Amino acid sequence: MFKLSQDQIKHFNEKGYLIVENVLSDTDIAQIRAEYETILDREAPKLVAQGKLSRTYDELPFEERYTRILYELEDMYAIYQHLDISLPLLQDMPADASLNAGPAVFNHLLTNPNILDIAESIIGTGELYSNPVQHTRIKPPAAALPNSNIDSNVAKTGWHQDEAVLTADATDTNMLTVWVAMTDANVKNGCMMCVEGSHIKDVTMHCPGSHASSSAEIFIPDEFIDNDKVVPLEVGKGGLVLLHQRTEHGSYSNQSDAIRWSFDLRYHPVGQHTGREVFPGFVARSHSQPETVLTDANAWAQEWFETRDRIIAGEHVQFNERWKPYSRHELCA
Ligand SMILES: O=C(O)CCC(=O)C(=O)O
Repeated sequence: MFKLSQDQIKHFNEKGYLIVENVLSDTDIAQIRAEYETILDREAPKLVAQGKLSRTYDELPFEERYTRILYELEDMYAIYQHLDISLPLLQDMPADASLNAGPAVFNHLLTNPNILDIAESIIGTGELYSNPVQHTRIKPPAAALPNSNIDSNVAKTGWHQDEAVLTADATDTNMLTVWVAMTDANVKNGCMMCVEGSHIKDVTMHCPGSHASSSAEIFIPDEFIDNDKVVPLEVGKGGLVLLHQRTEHGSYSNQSDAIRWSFDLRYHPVGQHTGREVFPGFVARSHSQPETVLTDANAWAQEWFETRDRIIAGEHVQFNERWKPYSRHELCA
């Protein structure tokens, strides 16, 4: 059992964040990385055949290969959508919408026993639901990005609280964000930062983002951020950053010459509203009803693809629109 100490739990409760080093094993990281290499092996030739990419760059290691591919593509989603662990937040779901719902992310990440132990320590229950608000962020050097009109999946993340990303009916959900470092994360390569102690506030006003591909790209105006309390959330490869759902956070931009790779996952007690009901979550741990725990990676993938097909077939979906009325607010311009 990967147990947090009372001091670590106290730190999280008082400051709204906690850094936990050395949670993923080398095997976990290697398996996830191998899954991502396979995706580039599968998708790069298709992009070349479609005339979107000049060549597959298959002689390069994953990190450089992804950067070169991204730099060349007119639409980053042509590759990114295959790497994210969520479908895009679009009512108008493209017919070829995709995600990575592969076994390595299910077995080594979402259901990783060390991660679940830590989530159990903070949330205070062994009845844990894996919330479907989850993303892959592989951020190349900012200098290697083709333009600045690009979102937080590959570039700097604006200030926000994770609760504000959920639909308003999840206000009572006790959600923990678990941010997993696949590479070392530091100020130079664009680690996260947060406003210490901001979790005790209510949900702050957020501005709706302008990026068409994601209705989750909301941000808190800089004027509301207490810069004196900003702390960088540096962590080593395989470590975690835990965030309270109301902790204001964002990221630096990647000024290094290598990628910064992370996943962000979320857990809350079973039975609470996910705030993104249209996407599939699952019971990740249950001491009281172990038979309800999802252990089959294929079944998980199947749920995502069935969801995609229902949306494509016209099912009405409700994503978070609660900040739209602020689009004309003077601080959102
Ligand atoms: O990785 C990042 O840059 C941002 C992640 C984030 O904002 C989150 O997990 O809520």
